[in-house]
Amino acid sequence: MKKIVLFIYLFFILNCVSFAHDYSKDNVNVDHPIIKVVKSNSKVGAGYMKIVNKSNKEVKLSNIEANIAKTQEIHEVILENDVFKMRPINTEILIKPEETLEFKPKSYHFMFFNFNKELADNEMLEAKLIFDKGLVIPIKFKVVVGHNKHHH
Ligand SMILES: [Cu+2]
Repeated sequence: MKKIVLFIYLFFILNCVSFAHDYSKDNVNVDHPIIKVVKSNSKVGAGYMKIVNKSNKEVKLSNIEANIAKTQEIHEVILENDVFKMRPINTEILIKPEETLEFKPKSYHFMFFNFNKELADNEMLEAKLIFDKGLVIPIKFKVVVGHNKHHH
C-alpha cells in the first residue's frame, strides 16, 4: 500500500514538473494555473495557482477576464459557525512585496460555473488576471480532469 501511495505521489510530482507552466509581468509571477473538474462535461470547476510578487511594490488582484465559462469569479473561503463557506470576493486581494498568494482548496480559488464548451484533459485555456494600476497578466489555465486520471 505504501509503495502505491509513494508511486502516485512521485508520478504527481513528475507530472507537475514536466507540465510546469508559469507567466510573468512586472516581476509578478503566476505559477501553474490549473482548472480542476471532475468530468470533462462538468458544469463547475475550480481554479488554482500561485501568484508571487517579486517586485518591491504592493499589487492588488481585482478580477479575472476570460471566455471560459458563463460565470467566472474569484472566491474566498470563510469559516462561519464551524462551516466553510465560499463567496465571491468584494475587495481586491493585496499581495505585499516578496509575498505569495496561493489559490488552493479551502482558501482563495477561482470558480467557473457553466463552461462554454466541453473540456479536455491538459487543454490550455486563456485568461487574464486584472490587477490594480493597469497591470494585466495573460495566463493559460491547464485543465485537469478527474481525481486519479493516471489509474483508469
Ligand atoms: Cu468557490
